[in-house]
Amino acid sequence: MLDIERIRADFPILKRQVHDKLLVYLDNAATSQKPEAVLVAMDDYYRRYNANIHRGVHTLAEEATAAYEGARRKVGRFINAYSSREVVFVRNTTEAINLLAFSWGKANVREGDVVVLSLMEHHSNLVPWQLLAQGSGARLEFIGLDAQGRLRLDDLDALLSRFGERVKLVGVSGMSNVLGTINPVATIADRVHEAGALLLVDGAQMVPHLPVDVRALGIDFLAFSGHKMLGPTGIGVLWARKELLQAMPPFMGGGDMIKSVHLRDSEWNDIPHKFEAGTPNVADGIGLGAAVDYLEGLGMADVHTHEQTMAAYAMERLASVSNLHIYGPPATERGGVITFNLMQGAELLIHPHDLASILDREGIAIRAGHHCAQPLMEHYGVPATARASFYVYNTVEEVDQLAEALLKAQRVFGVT
Ligand code: C6P
Repeated sequence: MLDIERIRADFPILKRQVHDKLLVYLDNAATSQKPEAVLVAMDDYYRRYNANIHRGVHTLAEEATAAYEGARRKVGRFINAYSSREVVFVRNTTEAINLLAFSWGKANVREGDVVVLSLMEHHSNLVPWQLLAQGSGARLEFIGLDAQGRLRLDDLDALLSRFGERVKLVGVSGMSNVLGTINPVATIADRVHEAGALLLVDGAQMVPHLPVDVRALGIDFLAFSGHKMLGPTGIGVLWARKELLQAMPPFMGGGDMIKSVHLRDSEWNDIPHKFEAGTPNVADGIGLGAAVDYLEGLGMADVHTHEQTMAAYAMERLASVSNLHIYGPPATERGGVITFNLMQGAELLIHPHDLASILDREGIAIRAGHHCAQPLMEHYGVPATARASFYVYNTVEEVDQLAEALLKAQRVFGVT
């Protein structure tokens, strides 16, 4: 079990006041807060051994290279990669999926081929494939949702049997940033592989919140962001099996990604460096390594249990707020994400943006909007939703505060 009070003491920002109230931070699916250990690791790099990496032979360069490559090894271990050489550092999930679509996609997806995605995808796992489809003449198909906001695996089966070997890739979110739904990745992987296709998992919400073992889950490509898992912004990961990465052409050219360069051609460096052109984000890579250490110290199984407890408590507690509609599956099938609207029939009683503004006056940070999942909003027939999302430092008392603030908002708008 997580010791929440001890954890909270590690996060300096949780001591700040917003509108004269102690901050209640419930926007963790957008980005997480950072523990002291991560801040110190990055500060230490800049103060003590700031240098460019892989190039210099001086002490600082060697120390910086060791710390950055050490972070890569930590990340590899965290997801049980076969080798840390399979961990490609990028800026974020978005860049990871773009790298995949532009490199692997351009080399492997032809006119008439099919990429299968789902209705719950974030724009990051839709738009890069739209760009690929527009350029290649490939076709995009989609797995729909059941009434509880789960993927309809029958749709996947139907698409795999209809298009057969033309399906080159299935790309699904490990956990929805809107519905909180935890998708059955291992089951999906089996079906995808049986059909001869590859599986991309958008792990932006999964890797920070669930134990992830890429081998056990049968994932081929995994994308995630450091900033959602207690690490800094500007660093993320594309993981893929070694042989897949080795066969992929580079995405960007420049320094560090080459073995030798001639005026008219060049020889590529080994993975992962082939995909990391130019001076990398050294400080943030080191920060991500410290975040992984912190999460491992807590234990990912306990992190997940805490968030399921929070989700279950929030679903029960918010049921006392009249006209509050929660999207997505039961608490047992979701992570710590609760997306809701105050509605009467199909009509919004309070726009989620207004709701978020009122909650902000109470010191409570939630997100309102389409959450970069506009097709999902269309599916539910709403322009936007409100979302509270939890992490390791959130308490059930904060959920109580959220419920009280929602009741207050109803009184302000006269919709009780
Ligand atoms: N979702 C949210 O508030 P980046 O921006 O590249 O770090 O992550 C993109 C992304 C991809 N997939 C999923 C499932 C995500 O949730 C996100 C980021 C944030 O829901 C910002 S829109």
